[in-house]
Amino acid sequence: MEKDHPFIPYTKEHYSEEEMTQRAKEFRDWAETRRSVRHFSNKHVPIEVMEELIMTGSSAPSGAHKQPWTFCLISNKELKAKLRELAEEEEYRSYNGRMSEEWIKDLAPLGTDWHKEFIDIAPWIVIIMKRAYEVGDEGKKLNNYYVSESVGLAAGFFLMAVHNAGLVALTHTPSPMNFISKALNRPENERPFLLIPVGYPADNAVVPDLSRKLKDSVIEYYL
Ligand code: IYR
Repeated sequence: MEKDHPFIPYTKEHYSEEEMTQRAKEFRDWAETRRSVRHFSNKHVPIEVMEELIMTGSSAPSGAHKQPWTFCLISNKELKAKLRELAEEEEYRSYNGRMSEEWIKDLAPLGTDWHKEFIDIAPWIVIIMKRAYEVGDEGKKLNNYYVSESVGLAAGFFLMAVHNAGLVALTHTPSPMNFISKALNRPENERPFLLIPVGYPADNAVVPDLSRKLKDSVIEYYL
């Protein structure tokens, strides 16, 4: 083994099959209580909490361990207002012509529209940027790998961390998203991936009465 790539031992707890089943079920039950929420409270959430949630996101696996993501952590009121305005401009155009009829129909049960007041209201906006490549010495482009897969995983880990902290989030995808790069002054190697408001749900928050796919629609068995 090469000296500059050391390996260290790794072990995990060992559970009986019964205990493992129980743990898997309990985790699933807890995970199933996560919902995307569109109605936020403006209640304060400490920055230390947000940093921990983000670092959990950043613990996700990534192509060649390049961790090709940047999490922009935003609480600045003027910037939030600007992002809302720009997102609503794009969303207005999407909902009024850019999206297909089928798409609009698919979204109907979610009750979404072009208004994005949650960007103002939520105490934190996290914008996950994917890093298409890195810039090395003398501007040399260095590769990242499986960037979308990696950043998607980081986003998933982040959302679970949010859920675990008793907070809620919304994976918002204003489209097109280039306005974000400009508003946040991000470098050319970064592309906006998701805009995620995080906070407490509003007292009167509601979520659509959705059900999730059952096992038979999700799993194809090859035993
Ligand atoms: N980007 C729009 C529309 C939208 C699209 C999908 I797919 C959703 O699951 C929800 C919304 C918006 O954020 O409103």
